[in-house]
Amino acid sequence: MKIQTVETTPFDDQRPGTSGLRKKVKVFQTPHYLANFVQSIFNVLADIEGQTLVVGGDGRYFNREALQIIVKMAAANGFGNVMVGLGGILSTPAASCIIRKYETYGGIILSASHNPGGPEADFGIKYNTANGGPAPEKITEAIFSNSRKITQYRILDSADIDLDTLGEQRLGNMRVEIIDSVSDYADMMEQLFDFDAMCSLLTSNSFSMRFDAMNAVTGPYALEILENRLGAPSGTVLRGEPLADFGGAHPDPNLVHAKELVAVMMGADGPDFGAASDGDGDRNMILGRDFYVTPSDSLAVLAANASLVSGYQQGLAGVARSMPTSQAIDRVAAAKGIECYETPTGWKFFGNLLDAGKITLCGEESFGTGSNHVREKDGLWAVLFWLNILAVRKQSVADIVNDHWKQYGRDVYTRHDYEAIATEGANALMDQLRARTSELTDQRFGDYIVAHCDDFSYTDSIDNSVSSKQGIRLLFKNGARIVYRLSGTGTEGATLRVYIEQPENDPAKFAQDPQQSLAELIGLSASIAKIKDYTGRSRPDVIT
Ligand code: G16
Repeated sequence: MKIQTVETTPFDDQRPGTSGLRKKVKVFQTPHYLANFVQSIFNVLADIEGQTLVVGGDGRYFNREALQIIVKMAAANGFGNVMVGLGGILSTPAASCIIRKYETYGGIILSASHNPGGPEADFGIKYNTANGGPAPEKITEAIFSNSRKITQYRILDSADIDLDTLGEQRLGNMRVEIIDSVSDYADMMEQLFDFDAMCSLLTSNSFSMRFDAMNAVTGPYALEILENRLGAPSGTVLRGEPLADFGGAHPDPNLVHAKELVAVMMGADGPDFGAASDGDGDRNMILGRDFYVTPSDSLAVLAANASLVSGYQQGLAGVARSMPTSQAIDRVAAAKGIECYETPTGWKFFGNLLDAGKITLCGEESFGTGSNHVREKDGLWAVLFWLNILAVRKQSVADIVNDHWKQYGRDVYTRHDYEAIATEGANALMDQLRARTSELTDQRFGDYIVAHCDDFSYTDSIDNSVSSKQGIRLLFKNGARIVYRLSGTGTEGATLRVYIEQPENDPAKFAQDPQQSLAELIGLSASIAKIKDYTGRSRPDVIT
Protein backbone atom coordinates (compact mmCIF):
# COMPACT_ATOMS: atom_id res chain seq x y z
CA MET A 1 0.00 0.00 0.00
CA LYS A 2 1.35 3.30 -1.07
CA ILE A 3 1.43 6.58 0.83
CA GLN A 4 0.08 9.33 -1.41
CA THR A 5 1.14 12.91 -0.95
CA VAL A 6 -1.71 15.08 -2.20
CA GLU A 7 -1.14 18.70 -3.21
CA THR A 8 -3.75 21.03 -1.70
CA THR A 9 -4.54 24.69 -1.06
CA PRO A 10 -5.61 26.13 2.30
CA PHE A 11 -9.18 27.01 3.34
CA ASP A 12 -9.45 30.14 5.44
CA ASP A 13 -12.40 29.10 7.61
CA GLN A 14 -11.00 26.24 9.67
CA ARG A 15 -10.74 27.97 13.04
CA PRO A 16 -12.25 25.64 15.69
CA GLY A 17 -15.07 27.22 17.71
CA THR A 18 -16.33 26.47 21.21
CA SER A 19 -15.91 22.76 20.55
CA GLY A 20 -13.99 21.86 17.40
CA LEU A 21 -14.69 22.69 13.78
CA ARG A 22 -18.39 22.60 12.92
CA LYS A 23 -19.70 23.20 9.41
CA LYS A 24 -22.41 22.01 7.08
CA VAL A 25 -21.86 18.48 5.75
CA LYS A 26 -21.57 19.97 2.26
CA VAL A 27 -18.58 22.04 3.38
CA PHE A 28 -16.86 18.97 4.79
CA GLN A 29 -17.57 17.17 1.51
CA THR A 30 -15.69 19.82 -0.45
CA PRO A 31 -12.62 18.06 -1.92
CA HIS A 32 -9.64 18.20 0.49
CA TYR A 33 -11.59 20.13 3.18
CA LEU A 34 -11.60 17.39 5.82
CA ALA A 35 -8.15 16.08 4.84
CA ASN A 36 -6.62 19.55 5.15
CA PHE A 37 -7.94 19.90 8.68
CA VAL A 38 -6.87 16.41 9.73
CA GLN A 39 -3.37 16.95 8.32
CA SER A 40 -3.24 20.26 10.20
CA ILE A 41 -4.02 18.37 13.42
CA PHE A 42 -1.27 15.84 12.71
CA ASN A 43 1.18 18.58 11.73
CA VAL A 44 0.92 20.31 15.11
CA LEU A 45 1.25 17.10 17.14
CA ALA A 46 4.74 16.02 18.11
CA ASP A 47 6.16 12.49 17.99
CA ILE A 48 3.15 10.65 16.60
CA GLU A 49 5.26 7.88 15.09
CA GLY A 50 4.03 4.54 16.43
CA GLN A 51 1.46 6.14 18.75
CA THR A 52 -2.17 5.12 19.34
CA LEU A 53 -5.05 7.29 18.24
CA VAL A 54 -8.73 6.84 19.19
CA VAL A 55 -11.25 7.67 16.45
CA GLY A 56 -15.03 7.64 16.53
CA GLY A 57 -18.07 9.81 16.15
CA ASP A 58 -21.70 10.22 16.95
CA GLY A 59 -22.79 8.25 13.90
CA ARG A 60 -24.26 11.19 12.05
CA TYR A 61 -24.37 11.46 8.28
CA PHE A 62 -20.80 11.48 6.80
CA ASN A 63 -19.37 9.85 9.95
CA ARG A 64 -18.32 6.64 8.18
CA GLU A 65 -16.84 8.37 5.13
CA ALA A 66 -14.89 10.82 7.28
CA LEU A 67 -13.62 8.00 9.44
CA GLN A 68 -12.17 6.11 6.49
CA ILE A 69 -10.26 9.21 5.40
CA ILE A 70 -8.93 9.85 8.91
CA VAL A 71 -7.80 6.27 9.48
CA LYS A 72 -5.94 6.19 6.14
CA MET A 73 -4.31 9.52 6.96
CA ALA A 74 -3.33 8.27 10.42
CA ALA A 75 -1.61 5.30 8.78
CA ALA A 76 0.18 7.55 6.28
CA ASN A 77 1.32 9.88 9.04
CA GLY A 78 2.97 7.16 11.09
CA PHE A 79 0.51 6.24 13.84
CA GLY A 80 1.12 2.68 14.98
CA ASN A 81 -2.39 1.90 16.15
CA VAL A 82 -5.89 3.31 15.91
CA MET A 83 -8.79 2.28 18.11
CA VAL A 84 -12.10 2.80 16.33
CA GLY A 85 -15.56 2.52 17.84
CA LEU A 86 -17.68 -0.31 16.39
CA GLY A 87 -19.57 1.05 13.39
CA GLY A 88 -17.44 4.16 13.66
CA ILE A 89 -19.41 5.16 16.75
CA LEU A 90 -18.13 6.45 20.06
CA SER A 91 -20.03 8.80 22.34
CA THR A 92 -17.92 11.81 23.30
CA PRO A 93 -17.62 10.77 26.98
CA ALA A 94 -16.85 7.18 25.94
CA ALA A 95 -14.08 8.45 23.65
CA SER A 96 -12.64 10.35 26.61
CA CYS A 97 -12.94 7.21 28.75
CA ILE A 98 -11.12 5.09 26.13
CA ILE A 99 -8.31 7.63 25.63
CA ARG A 100 -7.68 7.67 29.38
CA LYS A 101 -8.18 3.97 30.12
CA TYR A 102 -5.83 2.79 27.38
CA GLU A 103 -3.45 5.74 27.84
CA THR A 104 -3.49 6.61 24.17
CA TYR A 105 -1.84 9.57 22.51
CA GLY A 106 -5.18 11.31 21.86
CA GLY A 107 -8.31 11.04 19.81
CA ILE A 108 -10.35 12.50 17.01
CA ILE A 109 -14.07 12.84 17.67
CA LEU A 110 -16.50 13.39 14.83
CA SER A 111 -19.57 15.22 16.03
CA ALA A 112 -21.61 18.35 15.70
CA SER A 113 -23.12 17.51 19.07
CA HIS A 114 -26.69 18.73 19.42
CA ASN A 115 -26.85 20.16 15.87
CA PRO A 116 -29.07 18.30 13.38
CA GLY A 117 -27.61 15.65 11.05
CA GLY A 118 -28.17 14.63 7.44
CA PRO A 119 -26.87 15.69 4.02
CA GLU A 120 -28.13 19.25 4.45
CA ALA A 121 -27.24 19.52 8.12
CA ASP A 122 -24.12 19.68 10.27
CA PHE A 123 -20.87 17.81 10.83
CA GLY A 124 -17.93 18.44 13.10
CA ILE A 125 -14.48 17.27 14.13
CA LYS A 126 -12.32 17.92 17.14
CA TYR A 127 -9.07 16.71 18.59
CA ASN A 128 -8.75 15.49 22.19
CA THR A 129 -5.43 15.23 23.96
CA ALA A 130 -3.98 12.41 26.08
CA ASN A 131 -5.92 13.55 29.16
CA GLY A 132 -9.10 12.67 27.23
CA GLY A 133 -10.25 16.27 27.00
CA PRO A 134 -10.76 18.73 24.17
CA ALA A 135 -7.53 20.31 23.00
CA PRO A 136 -6.84 23.63 24.71
CA GLU A 137 -6.84 26.88 22.75
CA LYS A 138 -3.10 26.91 22.17
CA ILE A 139 -3.44 23.66 20.21
CA THR A 140 -6.66 24.61 18.37
CA GLU A 141 -5.09 27.92 17.36
CA ALA A 142 -1.97 26.12 16.13
CA ILE A 143 -4.18 23.78 14.07
CA PHE A 144 -5.96 26.81 12.62
CA SER A 145 -2.74 28.56 11.68
CA ASN A 146 -1.44 25.37 10.09
CA SER A 147 -4.67 25.06 8.10
CA ARG A 148 -4.00 28.48 6.57
CA LYS A 149 -0.70 27.50 5.05
CA ILE A 150 -1.07 23.81 4.33
CA THR A 151 0.14 22.71 0.88
CA GLN A 152 -0.10 18.91 1.05
CA TYR A 153 -1.45 16.00 3.04
CA ARG A 154 -0.58 12.33 3.31
CA ILE A 155 -3.03 9.48 2.88
CA LEU A 156 -2.64 5.75 2.41
CA ASP A 157 -3.88 4.44 -0.92
CA SER A 158 -5.84 1.45 0.35
CA ALA A 159 -9.25 -0.18 0.55
CA ASP A 160 -11.64 0.88 3.31
CA ILE A 161 -11.40 -0.80 6.68
CA ASP A 162 -14.30 -2.92 7.95
CA LEU A 163 -15.96 -0.80 10.63
CA ASP A 164 -18.50 -3.37 11.67
CA THR A 165 -16.45 -6.32 12.92
CA LEU A 166 -14.86 -6.28 16.35
CA GLY A 167 -11.17 -7.12 16.44
CA GLU A 168 -7.93 -6.34 14.65
CA GLN A 169 -7.13 -5.40 11.07
CA ARG A 170 -4.01 -4.01 9.39
CA LEU A 171 -3.77 -0.90 7.31
CA GLY A 172 -0.25 -0.69 5.89
CA ASN A 173 2.03 -0.73 8.91
CA MET A 174 -0.72 0.36 11.25
CA ARG A 175 -2.90 -1.81 13.45
CA VAL A 176 -6.62 -1.00 13.47
CA GLU A 177 -8.63 -2.21 16.41
CA ILE A 178 -12.42 -2.07 16.26
CA ILE A 179 -13.61 -1.79 19.85
CA ASP A 180 -16.90 -1.97 21.72
CA SER A 181 -16.74 1.04 24.01
CA VAL A 182 -20.08 0.30 25.67
CA SER A 183 -18.66 -2.21 28.14
CA ASP A 184 -15.66 -0.03 29.07
CA TYR A 185 -17.98 2.90 29.70
CA ALA A 186 -20.57 0.86 31.58
CA ASP A 187 -17.83 -0.66 33.79
CA MET A 188 -16.65 2.81 34.71
CA MET A 189 -20.19 3.86 35.67
CA GLU A 190 -20.51 0.75 37.82
CA GLN A 191 -17.45 1.85 39.78
CA LEU A 192 -18.82 5.34 40.43
CA PHE A 193 -22.40 4.58 41.42
CA ASP A 194 -24.30 2.22 43.70
CA PHE A 195 -25.82 -0.05 41.08
CA ASP A 196 -27.54 -2.24 43.71
CA ALA A 197 -29.51 0.67 45.15
CA MET A 198 -30.32 1.99 41.68
CA CYS A 199 -31.42 -1.47 40.54
CA SER A 200 -33.80 -1.74 43.52
CA LEU A 201 -35.28 1.61 42.58
CA LEU A 202 -35.65 0.87 38.89
CA THR A 203 -37.23 -2.55 39.46
CA SER A 204 -39.67 -1.41 42.13
CA ASN A 205 -43.31 -0.99 41.16
CA SER A 206 -43.47 2.45 42.64
CA PHE A 207 -40.88 4.06 40.38
CA SER A 208 -40.67 4.61 36.66
CA MET A 209 -38.29 6.41 34.36
CA ARG A 210 -37.90 7.33 30.71
CA PHE A 211 -34.61 8.08 29.00
CA ASP A 212 -34.80 9.68 25.56
CA ALA A 213 -31.68 8.85 23.56
CA MET A 214 -33.07 10.95 20.69
CA ASN A 215 -31.92 8.38 18.07
CA ALA A 216 -28.42 9.54 18.82
CA VAL A 217 -25.23 7.94 20.08
CA THR A 218 -26.29 7.24 23.69
CA GLY A 219 -28.88 4.59 22.82
CA PRO A 220 -26.61 1.51 23.08
CA TYR A 221 -24.95 2.83 26.26
CA ALA A 222 -28.30 3.60 27.90
CA LEU A 223 -29.80 0.25 26.93
CA GLU A 224 -26.82 -1.63 28.34
CA ILE A 225 -26.70 0.32 31.60
CA LEU A 226 -30.33 1.12 32.37
CA GLU A 227 -32.14 -1.91 30.96
CA ASN A 228 -29.48 -4.68 30.98
CA ARG A 229 -27.34 -3.94 34.02
CA LEU A 230 -29.82 -2.04 36.19
CA GLY A 231 -32.89 -4.04 35.21
CA ALA A 232 -35.16 -1.16 34.21
CA PRO A 233 -38.20 -2.41 32.27
CA SER A 234 -37.84 -2.65 28.53
CA GLY A 235 -39.15 0.57 27.01
CA THR A 236 -37.41 2.74 29.61
CA VAL A 237 -35.02 3.88 26.85
CA LEU A 238 -36.86 5.75 24.12
CA ARG A 239 -35.48 6.25 20.61
CA GLY A 240 -32.52 4.02 21.46
CA GLU A 241 -31.35 3.33 17.93
CA PRO A 242 -28.66 5.71 16.62
CA LEU A 243 -29.66 7.11 13.22
CA ALA A 244 -27.53 9.10 10.79
CA ASP A 245 -30.12 11.89 10.69
CA PHE A 246 -31.43 11.43 14.25
CA GLY A 247 -34.79 10.53 12.75
CA GLY A 248 -34.99 14.01 11.23
CA ALA A 249 -35.05 15.59 14.69
CA HIS A 250 -32.73 18.03 16.40
CA PRO A 251 -30.75 15.95 18.95
CA ASP A 252 -30.69 18.67 21.58
CA PRO A 253 -32.02 17.65 25.00
CA ASN A 254 -33.97 20.74 25.97
CA LEU A 255 -37.60 21.66 26.48
CA VAL A 256 -38.02 22.58 22.83
CA HIS A 257 -36.31 19.73 21.03
CA ALA A 258 -37.13 16.90 23.45
CA LYS A 259 -40.78 17.82 23.42
CA GLU A 260 -42.13 14.24 23.22
CA LEU A 261 -40.36 13.35 26.45
CA VAL A 262 -41.46 16.61 28.02
CA ALA A 263 -45.07 15.82 27.09
CA VAL A 264 -44.82 12.40 28.77
CA MET A 265 -43.25 13.86 31.90
CA MET A 266 -45.50 16.84 32.37
CA GLY A 267 -48.73 14.96 33.06
CA ALA A 268 -49.88 14.33 36.64
CA ASP A 269 -49.45 10.58 35.98
CA GLY A 270 -46.07 10.94 34.29
CA PRO A 271 -43.03 8.85 35.20
CA ASP A 272 -41.02 9.82 38.29
CA PHE A 273 -37.82 10.59 36.45
CA GLY A 274 -37.06 11.61 32.89
CA ALA A 275 -33.85 12.40 31.10
CA ALA A 276 -32.45 12.91 27.63
CA SER A 277 -29.05 13.25 26.04
CA ASP A 278 -27.80 14.78 22.81
CA GLY A 279 -26.24 13.77 19.48
CA ASP A 280 -22.85 12.77 20.90
CA GLY A 281 -23.97 11.89 24.42
CA ASP A 282 -22.28 14.62 26.41
CA ARG A 283 -25.33 16.75 27.22
CA ASN A 284 -28.23 15.90 29.50
CA MET A 285 -31.64 17.20 30.50
CA ILE A 286 -33.17 16.20 33.82
CA LEU A 287 -36.93 16.12 34.47
CA GLY A 288 -39.11 15.01 37.35
CA ARG A 289 -42.84 14.42 37.15
CA ASP A 290 -44.19 17.75 36.01
CA PHE A 291 -40.85 19.34 36.86
CA TYR A 292 -37.91 20.66 34.83
CA VAL A 293 -34.47 20.99 36.43
CA THR A 294 -32.34 23.70 34.85
CA PRO A 295 -28.79 22.54 34.06
CA SER A 296 -27.42 25.12 36.50
CA ASP A 297 -29.63 23.82 39.31
CA SER A 298 -28.79 20.25 38.37
CA LEU A 299 -25.09 20.94 38.82
CA ALA A 300 -25.75 22.55 42.21
CA VAL A 301 -27.91 19.64 43.37
CA LEU A 302 -25.28 17.08 42.32
CA ALA A 303 -22.61 18.99 44.23
CA ALA A 304 -24.81 19.36 47.33
CA ASN A 305 -25.63 15.63 47.35
CA ALA A 306 -22.28 14.22 46.23
CA SER A 307 -21.58 12.70 49.64
CA LEU A 308 -24.52 10.32 49.06
CA VAL A 309 -22.86 8.81 46.00
CA SER A 310 -20.13 6.22 46.54
CA GLY A 311 -17.73 7.51 43.84
CA TYR A 312 -17.77 10.99 45.40
CA GLN A 313 -18.05 10.19 49.09
CA GLN A 314 -14.50 11.29 49.74
CA GLY A 315 -15.61 14.90 49.16
CA LEU A 316 -15.23 17.46 46.41
CA ALA A 317 -11.87 19.13 45.83
CA GLY A 318 -13.63 22.11 44.29
CA VAL A 319 -16.19 22.86 41.60
CA ALA A 320 -16.36 24.98 38.47
CA ARG A 321 -18.95 26.47 36.17
CA SER A 322 -18.79 28.40 32.94
CA MET A 323 -19.34 32.12 33.35
CA PRO A 324 -22.90 32.23 31.96
CA THR A 325 -23.99 29.29 34.16
CA SER A 326 -26.07 30.43 37.14
CA GLN A 327 -24.48 31.07 40.49
CA ALA A 328 -26.41 28.26 42.19
CA ILE A 329 -23.26 26.15 42.42
CA ASP A 330 -21.39 29.07 44.02
CA ARG A 331 -23.73 28.89 47.02
CA VAL A 332 -23.12 25.19 47.49
CA ALA A 333 -19.36 25.72 47.24
CA ALA A 334 -19.51 28.53 49.80
CA ALA A 335 -21.51 26.34 52.20
CA LYS A 336 -19.05 23.48 51.79
CA GLY A 337 -16.04 25.76 52.08
CA ILE A 338 -14.62 24.71 48.71
CA GLU A 339 -13.43 26.78 45.76
CA CYS A 340 -15.78 27.54 42.85
CA TYR A 341 -13.99 28.49 39.61
CA GLU A 342 -15.62 30.57 36.88
CA THR A 343 -14.36 29.71 33.39
CA PRO A 344 -15.32 30.79 29.86
CA THR A 345 -17.87 28.74 27.93
CA GLY A 346 -16.29 25.56 26.59
CA TRP A 347 -15.48 22.27 28.31
CA LYS A 348 -11.82 22.64 27.34
CA PHE A 349 -11.44 25.30 30.05
CA PHE A 350 -12.16 22.75 32.80
CA GLY A 351 -9.35 20.44 31.68
CA ASN A 352 -6.45 22.06 33.52
CA LEU A 353 -8.45 22.39 36.74
CA LEU A 354 -9.48 18.72 36.58
CA ASP A 355 -5.95 17.56 35.75
CA ALA A 356 -4.53 19.60 38.63
CA GLY A 357 -7.03 18.05 41.05
CA LYS A 358 -8.54 21.45 41.85
CA ILE A 359 -12.09 20.45 40.96
CA THR A 360 -14.17 17.29 41.10
CA LEU A 361 -17.44 18.44 39.53
CA CYS A 362 -18.10 21.03 36.85
CA GLY A 363 -20.88 22.07 34.55
CA GLU A 364 -22.47 24.50 32.19
CA GLU A 365 -25.86 26.01 31.58
CA SER A 366 -25.77 24.43 28.10
CA PHE A 367 -26.92 21.08 29.51
CA GLY A 368 -23.41 19.87 30.30
CA THR A 369 -22.37 18.28 33.59
CA GLY A 370 -19.33 16.21 34.40
CA SER A 371 -16.63 15.21 36.82
CA ASN A 372 -13.04 14.10 37.04
CA HIS A 373 -13.96 10.57 35.83
CA VAL A 374 -13.34 11.70 32.22
CA ARG A 375 -12.43 15.02 30.58
CA GLU A 376 -15.68 15.62 28.69
CA LYS A 377 -19.11 16.43 29.92
CA ASP A 378 -21.09 13.26 30.28
CA GLY A 379 -24.84 13.02 29.72
CA LEU A 380 -25.51 9.50 30.95
CA TRP A 381 -23.20 9.96 33.93
CA ALA A 382 -25.34 12.92 35.07
CA VAL A 383 -28.51 10.84 34.70
CA LEU A 384 -26.98 8.01 36.77
CA PHE A 385 -25.81 10.49 39.40
CA TRP A 386 -29.40 11.70 39.73
CA LEU A 387 -30.71 8.14 39.85
CA ASN A 388 -28.26 7.34 42.62
CA ILE A 389 -29.43 10.37 44.61
CA LEU A 390 -33.08 9.41 44.04
CA ALA A 391 -32.32 5.85 45.19
CA VAL A 392 -30.76 7.12 48.43
CA ARG A 393 -33.07 10.01 49.25
CA LYS A 394 -36.28 8.30 48.19
CA GLN A 395 -37.87 11.65 47.39
CA SER A 396 -39.20 13.06 44.15
CA VAL A 397 -37.07 15.20 41.86
CA ALA A 398 -39.28 18.20 42.63
CA ASP A 399 -38.94 17.71 46.41
CA ILE A 400 -35.17 17.41 46.16
CA VAL A 401 -34.88 20.62 44.15
CA ASN A 402 -37.35 22.49 46.36
CA ASP A 403 -35.43 21.41 49.47
CA HIS A 404 -32.28 22.60 47.76
CA TRP A 405 -33.75 26.03 47.06
CA LYS A 406 -34.97 26.32 50.66
CA GLN A 407 -31.50 25.59 51.93
CA TYR A 408 -29.43 27.61 49.47
CA GLY A 409 -31.87 30.02 47.82
CA ARG A 410 -32.86 29.86 44.17
CA ASP A 411 -31.15 31.42 41.18
CA VAL A 412 -34.07 32.01 38.84
CA TYR A 413 -32.58 31.57 35.41
CA THR A 414 -33.36 31.58 31.73
CA ARG A 415 -31.49 31.67 28.43
CA HIS A 416 -32.89 33.34 25.34
CA ASP A 417 -31.37 32.39 21.98
CA TYR A 418 -31.71 34.41 18.79
CA GLU A 419 -30.66 31.92 16.15
CA ALA A 420 -29.33 32.29 12.61
CA ILE A 421 -29.19 36.08 12.74
CA ALA A 422 -27.00 38.07 10.36
CA THR A 423 -23.35 37.86 11.48
CA GLU A 424 -22.73 41.56 10.83
CA GLY A 425 -25.63 42.65 13.03
CA ALA A 426 -24.61 40.22 15.77
CA ASN A 427 -21.02 41.46 15.76
CA ALA A 428 -22.18 45.08 15.75
CA LEU A 429 -24.45 44.40 18.73
CA MET A 430 -21.56 42.94 20.71
CA ASP A 431 -19.19 45.73 19.63
CA GLN A 432 -21.51 48.49 20.83
CA LEU A 433 -22.03 46.72 24.16
CA ARG A 434 -18.29 46.29 24.53
CA ALA A 435 -17.81 49.99 23.84
CA ARG A 436 -20.42 50.86 26.51
CA THR A 437 -19.12 48.78 29.43
CA SER A 438 -17.84 51.74 31.45
CA GLU A 439 -20.83 53.90 30.57
CA LEU A 440 -23.20 51.14 31.73
CA THR A 441 -21.45 50.69 35.06
CA ASP A 442 -23.43 52.46 37.85
CA GLN A 443 -26.42 53.08 35.58
CA ARG A 444 -29.87 52.47 37.06
CA PHE A 445 -32.61 50.66 35.14
CA GLY A 446 -35.76 50.66 37.30
CA ASP A 447 -34.87 48.67 40.42
CA TYR A 448 -31.67 47.39 38.86
CA ILE A 449 -28.37 49.21 39.31
CA VAL A 450 -25.35 47.98 37.37
CA ALA A 451 -22.54 47.29 39.84
CA HIS A 452 -20.09 46.08 37.24
CA CYS A 453 -20.01 45.63 33.48
CA ASP A 454 -17.19 44.06 31.48
CA ASP A 455 -16.23 41.75 28.68
CA PHE A 456 -15.27 38.59 30.57
CA SER A 457 -11.60 37.67 30.46
CA TYR A 458 -10.15 34.52 32.01
CA THR A 459 -6.67 33.73 33.18
CA ASP A 460 -6.10 30.01 33.61
CA SER A 461 -4.67 29.50 37.09
CA ILE A 462 -2.58 26.52 35.97
CA ASP A 463 -0.90 27.64 32.73
CA ASN A 464 -1.63 31.39 32.95
CA SER A 465 -3.10 31.47 29.44
CA VAL A 466 -5.52 34.34 28.93
CA SER A 467 -8.82 34.08 27.05
CA SER A 468 -10.50 37.41 26.46
CA LYS A 469 -13.76 38.61 24.87
CA GLN A 470 -15.73 35.77 26.45
CA GLY A 471 -19.05 37.61 26.88
CA ILE A 472 -20.44 40.89 28.14
CA ARG A 473 -21.53 40.72 31.76
CA LEU A 474 -23.87 43.12 33.50
CA LEU A 475 -23.70 42.40 37.21
CA PHE A 476 -26.39 44.19 39.19
CA LYS A 477 -26.16 45.31 42.81
CA ASN A 478 -28.95 42.92 43.87
CA GLY A 479 -27.03 39.91 42.55
CA ALA A 480 -28.94 39.69 39.25
CA ARG A 481 -26.97 39.23 36.02
CA ILE A 482 -27.44 39.61 32.30
CA VAL A 483 -24.81 38.06 30.04
CA TYR A 484 -24.52 38.39 26.27
CA ARG A 485 -22.37 36.24 24.04
CA LEU A 486 -22.31 34.81 20.56
CA SER A 487 -22.44 31.05 20.21
CA GLY A 488 -19.32 29.31 18.95
CA THR A 489 -21.06 26.14 17.79
CA GLY A 490 -23.54 27.24 15.11
CA THR A 491 -23.10 26.73 11.38
CA GLU A 492 -25.53 29.31 10.03
CA GLY A 493 -25.12 33.05 10.56
CA ALA A 494 -24.71 33.94 14.23
CA THR A 495 -26.60 32.96 17.36
CA LEU A 496 -26.94 35.51 20.14
CA ARG A 497 -27.32 34.00 23.58
CA VAL A 498 -28.72 36.13 26.39
CA TYR A 499 -28.45 34.66 29.88
CA ILE A 500 -30.69 36.17 32.55
CA GLU A 501 -30.51 35.39 36.25
CA GLN A 502 -31.82 36.68 39.54
CA PRO A 503 -31.36 35.32 43.06
CA GLU A 504 -34.60 34.62 44.96
CA ASN A 505 -34.69 33.75 48.63
CA ASP A 506 -38.45 33.90 49.23
CA PRO A 507 -39.85 30.32 49.13
CA ALA A 508 -43.30 31.71 48.35
CA LYS A 509 -41.96 32.74 44.95
CA PHE A 510 -40.09 29.53 44.07
CA ALA A 511 -43.02 28.06 42.16
CA GLN A 512 -43.35 31.02 39.81
CA ASP A 513 -42.58 30.59 36.13
CA PRO A 514 -39.07 32.01 35.55
CA GLN A 515 -40.30 33.91 32.47
CA GLN A 516 -42.68 35.78 34.79
CA SER A 517 -40.30 36.27 37.69
CA LEU A 518 -37.66 37.55 35.30
CA ALA A 519 -40.01 39.59 33.09
CA GLU A 520 -38.49 42.95 34.01
CA LEU A 521 -34.90 41.76 33.53
CA ILE A 522 -35.82 40.05 30.25
CA GLY A 523 -37.25 43.33 29.00
CA LEU A 524 -34.08 45.12 30.11
CA SER A 525 -31.87 42.56 28.40
CA ALA A 526 -33.56 43.36 25.08
CA SER A 527 -33.62 47.14 25.49
CA ILE A 528 -30.10 47.60 26.93
CA ALA A 529 -28.51 45.68 24.05
CA LYS A 530 -30.96 47.11 21.47
CA ILE A 531 -31.54 43.57 20.23
CA LYS A 532 -34.34 44.48 17.81
CA ASP A 533 -32.29 47.27 16.23
CA TYR A 534 -29.30 45.05 15.58
CA THR A 535 -30.96 41.73 14.76
CA GLY A 536 -34.42 42.67 13.52
CA ARG A 537 -35.83 40.14 16.00
CA SER A 538 -38.36 41.02 18.65
CA ARG A 539 -38.39 37.63 20.34
CA PRO A 540 -35.97 34.75 20.82
CA ASP A 541 -36.23 31.49 18.85
CA VAL A 542 -35.44 29.21 21.76
CA ILE A 543 -36.00 29.78 25.46
CA THR A 544 -34.50 27.37 27.97
C1 G16 B 1 -20.18 22.86 23.32
C2 G16 B 1 -19.13 23.02 24.36
C3 G16 B 1 -19.74 23.53 25.63
C4 G16 B 1 -20.52 24.80 25.37
C5 G16 B 1 -21.55 24.54 24.31
C6 G16 B 1 -22.32 25.76 23.88
O1 G16 B 1 -21.05 21.85 23.69
O2 G16 B 1 -18.48 21.81 24.62
O3 G16 B 1 -18.70 23.76 26.52
O4 G16 B 1 -21.13 25.24 26.53
O5 G16 B 1 -20.92 24.04 23.17
O6 G16 B 1 -21.47 26.62 23.23
P1 G16 B 1 -21.99 27.88 22.47
O7 G16 B 1 -22.79 28.66 23.48
O8 G16 B 1 -20.73 28.57 22.03
O9 G16 B 1 -22.87 27.42 21.34
P2 G16 B 1 -21.43 20.72 22.68
O10 G16 B 1 -22.38 19.85 23.43
O11 G16 B 1 -22.07 21.44 21.51
O12 G16 B 1 -20.16 20.06 22.30
